[in-house]
Amino acid sequence: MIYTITLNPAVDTVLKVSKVLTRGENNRVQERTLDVGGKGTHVSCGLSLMGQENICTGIIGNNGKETLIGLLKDYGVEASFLEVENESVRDTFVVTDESGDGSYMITEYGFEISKELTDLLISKKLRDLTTEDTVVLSGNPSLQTSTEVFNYLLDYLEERGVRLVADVSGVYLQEVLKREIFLIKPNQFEFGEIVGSELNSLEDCIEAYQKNKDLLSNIKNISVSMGGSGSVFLTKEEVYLFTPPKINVINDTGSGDAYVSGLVYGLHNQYAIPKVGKIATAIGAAKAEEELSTGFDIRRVEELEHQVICKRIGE
Ligand code: TA6
Repeated sequence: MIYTITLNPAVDTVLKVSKVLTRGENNRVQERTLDVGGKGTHVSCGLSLMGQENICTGIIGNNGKETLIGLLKDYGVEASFLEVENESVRDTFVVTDESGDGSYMITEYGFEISKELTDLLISKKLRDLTTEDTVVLSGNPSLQTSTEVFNYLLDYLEERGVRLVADVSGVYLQEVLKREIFLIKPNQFEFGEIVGSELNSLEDCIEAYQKNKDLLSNIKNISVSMGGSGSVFLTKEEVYLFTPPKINVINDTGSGDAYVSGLVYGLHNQYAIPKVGKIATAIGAAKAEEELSTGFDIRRVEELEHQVICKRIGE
């Protein structure tokens, strides 16, 4: 089974502004839509849209939970969160305009995750995990959450021997890197922090990987993304570069999460890496063509998949 864990989910309010968003002017909102926020939640939506069974769990505040759980249902996801009294689901504001340059994202912090809450999450939602399971830990916990608490969860996942997919950043990524990991998906800046150098291109990422193979030896698969410029997929044996087709970007919020859902879907179904990367790239691109921050058109994914260019490096 594939589990997604979101420690700090959100409800996205997507504000569509007419014309191009301009400072000092009245930017009128044409449309206001609520959508699924958070990160593992988006991975679950992507998997469900691809017909892939999964369990969407994590920790959610009681206030506002119905909205998020209802929105998830619209994408075919039955959520099973640990619910916390006297806490609220945070709000994220996503602003899109007619510039074609992508969206703005404004997020709230969310509430602190304690060791007690982590214990409850483990005992109530994660107790059946086995070595057969894939766990996608996507999105950081709220900023106030200590790395000790985060490590406590990682210890449990490690003890269960699950295939761990982590899409986290900053200090939480540093902690994840000390473990055996199935897949990480840093962007080029996060990957630059891992290897300690500035990376300005996908070629730089490949070079940095080759130089730091020892440092990264406990990570089975690494996908480094550079938005519209594409991504690289790095394993000990193979290196691939994926170039996405040109698309009309409407809302790129959630595209990275959609891309992760494609990677997880492809790897779970044991597709060869070229197919995994093409599907993930197509899903990320199809998502960016949508107005909301979640979801994509499956037929469009199929069309775009054929337009993704995959190049094996070193052949
Ligand atoms: O990646 C998009 C998104 O998941 C939004 O839906 C939004 O709610 C936000 O990211 C949350 O990001 P954060 O880094 O604060 O967890």
